[in-house]
Amino acid sequence: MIEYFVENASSYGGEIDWLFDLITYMVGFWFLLTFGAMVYLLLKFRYREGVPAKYITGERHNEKRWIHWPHNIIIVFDVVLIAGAIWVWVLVKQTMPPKDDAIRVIAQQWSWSFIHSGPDGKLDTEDDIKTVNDLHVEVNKVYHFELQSRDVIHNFAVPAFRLRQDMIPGRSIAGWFEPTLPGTYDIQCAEMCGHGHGIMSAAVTVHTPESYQQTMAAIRDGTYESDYLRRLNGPPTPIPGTVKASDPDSYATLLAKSF
Ligand SMILES: [Cu+2]
Repeated sequence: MIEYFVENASSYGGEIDWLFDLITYMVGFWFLLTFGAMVYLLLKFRYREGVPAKYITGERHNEKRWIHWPHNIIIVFDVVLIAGAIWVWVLVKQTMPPKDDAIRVIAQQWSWSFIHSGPDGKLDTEDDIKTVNDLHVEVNKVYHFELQSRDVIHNFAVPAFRLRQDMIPGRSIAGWFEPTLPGTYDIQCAEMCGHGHGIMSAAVTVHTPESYQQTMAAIRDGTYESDYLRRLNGPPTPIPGTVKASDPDSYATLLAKSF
């Protein structure tokens, strides 16, 4: 269901969507059943002139069945959900498939720095390529990432990859993803990290091999201008309160454009 709102662009997104669907259908089934039963009973036993109310203690065996049976069935549903959640957790968090390339993501109040490994596929070497608020990856390659924070807890969230991971100061957190669909997708900090948290956004572009090579070459020789750089080099963002929200260059309009 989530794919109707945010398309899936990673190899494990399908499994995560499946888990969310499973939870939605199971919880939805009980929601409709219990509310349906409640509305039915409310109508069936509504107040009627001359009919006295009945006091039911729920202590007799045939009355307790109404609690025991749904309870037992819900436990079975829970076991299915937990098994599904463990399976997806092992696939996404416990398993690291062999890497094709590596990136490092560094968060700070309130921007993102990305370090691409460069042609040698290794971080912390001469050919590393650094960008701000602008990540580039190649389709169908397994990326191992390192997440670091310079100040407070941030969260690296890429909804299209179904990826979300806290970044904790003093720690380097490892993980992986494999993009499967070329396009540009949102990155948004998903941990309340201060008053600039809401505008701590960035973009990840999933390239075909050719466009990846071209973009990386352009970044290396300084001719690449990202959407973030275009905004940075453009006219300064007006201070909120000095412009009307309806102005085309207003802060609200610029903010809306950045997402
Ligand atoms: Cu944040």
